[in-house]
Amino acid sequence: MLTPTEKIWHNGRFIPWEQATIHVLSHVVSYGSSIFEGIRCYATPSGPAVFRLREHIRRMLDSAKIYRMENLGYSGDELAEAMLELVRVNRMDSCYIRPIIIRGYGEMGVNPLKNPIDVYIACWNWGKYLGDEALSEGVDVCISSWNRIAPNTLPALAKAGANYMNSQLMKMEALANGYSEGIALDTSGYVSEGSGENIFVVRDGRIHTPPLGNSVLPGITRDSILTLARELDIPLVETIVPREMLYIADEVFFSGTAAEITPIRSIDRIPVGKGRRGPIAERLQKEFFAIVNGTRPDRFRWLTAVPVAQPAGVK
Ligand code: PPE
Repeated sequence: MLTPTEKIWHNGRFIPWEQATIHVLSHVVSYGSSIFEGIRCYATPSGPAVFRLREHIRRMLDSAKIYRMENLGYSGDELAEAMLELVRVNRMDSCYIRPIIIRGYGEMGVNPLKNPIDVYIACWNWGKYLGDEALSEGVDVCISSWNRIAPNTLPALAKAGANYMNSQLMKMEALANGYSEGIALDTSGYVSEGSGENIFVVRDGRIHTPPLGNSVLPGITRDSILTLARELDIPLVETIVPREMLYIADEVFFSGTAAEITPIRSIDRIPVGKGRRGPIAERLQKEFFAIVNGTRPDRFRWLTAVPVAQPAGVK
């Protein structure tokens, strides 16, 4: 269960966690008009640090632009500042940060343009997304009977709340059948992504991952894996992945802010490779966690330190 933290940021002010509520007739409730982000803040020897803050904010502003939310009222820098400040006021060492932008209360009807836009940022402690042993043991997943959102229906590059109705169908079906996650194919039948993760498939030492055109979210962790693989001299291609490639792969793993790098040990009850975490996933995990935990230099400048004290000049 969610353990509350003290404060939530709302339109420029910190409010008590319990007061971050909305009216049931807010536009978002009937029409799904929300966009959001998920960002992790890690504990490092020099204090809490947020992973790829700028990139997450950029994606959030991109999502807002796609949905014609032009008047947020806050710049990317102001939102970044608010997130760092939120972690600080809640005295978190590590946490998950969830900015949410919604179309609020005012008019009813599909047209959202007259409704106010509300910006919230919350944070809380979020443990291992797919279970405590997922990172070391791997997870058992299935191919979903649901396809990922089709091109030119809901934009997959936007991280919009509405996309997660599709994710929920995938997730509930997977759980009902005893799996911990589902992998969706796109509407052409090619591998797309998990309900909340991008996917990577290894065969003969080479990593394959679906390109952005296969209805995937442009994951920040995905992008980090592209960078790490290049750096570690592991061949990686962004290419269309047929379903059956999953069954004959040496390794398959998920990436995501919440899921981090999670190995997959079986798909539709067929063991992946040796049926446990493979060497490439393990190597990427080691590298990834060394950077985010601050035990290896932050050579890609992925971390933003959370200031320990209120900086001078901030109200
Ligand atoms: N695909 C989807 C559909 C997705 O939701 C996520 C993140 C990713 C890929 C990976 O993106 P990134 O986090 O930038 O590497 N899913 C977020 C929400 C999970 C949730 O259950 O809520 C997350 O991991 O924070």
